[in-house]
Amino acid sequence: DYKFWKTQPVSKFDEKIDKEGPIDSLKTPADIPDEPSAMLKDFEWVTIDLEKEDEMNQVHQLLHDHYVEDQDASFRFAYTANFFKWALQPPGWKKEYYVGVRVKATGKLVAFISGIPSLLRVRENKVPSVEINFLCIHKKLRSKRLAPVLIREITRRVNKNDVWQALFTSGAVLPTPVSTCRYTHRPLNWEKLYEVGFSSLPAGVSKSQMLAKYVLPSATKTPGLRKMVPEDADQVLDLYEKFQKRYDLVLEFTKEEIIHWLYWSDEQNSLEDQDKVIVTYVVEEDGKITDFFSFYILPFTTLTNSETDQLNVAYLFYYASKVGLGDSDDTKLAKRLNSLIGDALIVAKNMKMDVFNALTSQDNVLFLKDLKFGNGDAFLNFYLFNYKAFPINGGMDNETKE
Ligand code: YNC
Ligand code: MG
Repeated sequence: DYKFWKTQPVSKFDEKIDKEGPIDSLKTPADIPDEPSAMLKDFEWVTIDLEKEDEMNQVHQLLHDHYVEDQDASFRFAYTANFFKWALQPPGWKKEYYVGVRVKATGKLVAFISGIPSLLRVRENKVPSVEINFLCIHKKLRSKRLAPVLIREITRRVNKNDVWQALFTSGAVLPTPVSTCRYTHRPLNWEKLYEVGFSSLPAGVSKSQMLAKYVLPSATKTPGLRKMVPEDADQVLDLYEKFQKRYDLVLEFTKEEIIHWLYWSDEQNSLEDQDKVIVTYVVEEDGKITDFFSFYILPFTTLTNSETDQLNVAYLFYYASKVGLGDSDDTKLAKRLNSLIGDALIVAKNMKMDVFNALTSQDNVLFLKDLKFGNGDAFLNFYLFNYKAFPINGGMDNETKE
């Protein structure tokens, strides 16, 4: 019955929203306690220093062993240290937003929660916020009401910086999602997905028919498609901002942030394909960038199959096309995105990715079905903390059908 969430500034499930905006009365950092609340006996609060390799490794280890699994506990996200550096240290990151809990006697890290600063736009309003992610509690410490204590502590630290709103996502259903999306999957290497039990063989269909269904050309088809370089940042940001006007819940980026989120660093771009974290391609026509797409790479560990222990998974991230600007025509945009994201599939396949995941968010429903994405079992809920907002369509009413 949401004993904790009932006490928090979030909208109730049945709440009628008349006006968008903050829920709590205005406060100042001086109203907020200077110290954390008491930790369980034998445990202590710590701030994790991600610049220290051993501390980064401890977070990595905790999440590797105890973070999100699928329903049958047969797959778990296989985060890498590089992925964390990208996800947790964007421009403006704050060291006090990496909160840990250690066993006093041994120093073992048993819980973690993190935040990164971000500027959110909810419809016409810009909202300085944090994005909360990687809440994780060691399996042996579950169901002891530690999660609310962690959430209150990160809230305290964020409020001390005069920030009062947050965005987070979760598979868990809590009061109250502002938007809900479904995960969809596009097999790239169907045979491997079948071997590890991620994909099944539908009745009356042969393996070779499945392989034929998912076959892709080996070369991309959009003229002018090439990898993004940092020099593209101004044009990419401009296109991103204009294209994001299509949506009601978006992150506003600076030039440094767009470079971070879409290109990151020369170093990661020179890694082997399977060790890369973020991949972005642009389309250049006469020196002008007309489109881009990006995906991030986050492998899955298979927990049941001993032979194949890793699936290479690409996740559709941001994209934009000048075809979608202004009073655009959805039929034209659908056509363009079909070939653009179709090329993303080819790039990912050539990088030895096994499956390409996408949510039903953004304009994805315009191409998911044609590009043979199939519905997954999982949903992702988007939540705003201390901000009431009208619901935002997550693409579930016209989602892709298998
Ligand atoms: C969750 N995912 O409902 P009630 S997503 C938020 N997000 O409270 P206990 C969650 N709340 O119902 P356990 C949640 N999961 O009584 C559970 N809860 O009101 C709520 N899993 O606490 C739950 N990572 O400690 C209940 O539960 C209360 O021991 C129960 O711990 C939960 O990162 C968890 O899925 C999730 O490690 C830590 O199961 C644990 O079960 C675990 O008894 C595997 O907690 C990994 C996993 C979650 C991924 C994520 C986003 C987190 C957002 C947190 C909310 C942030 C609010 C904004 C703060 C900043 C504000 C400003 C300004
Ligand atoms: Mg607990």
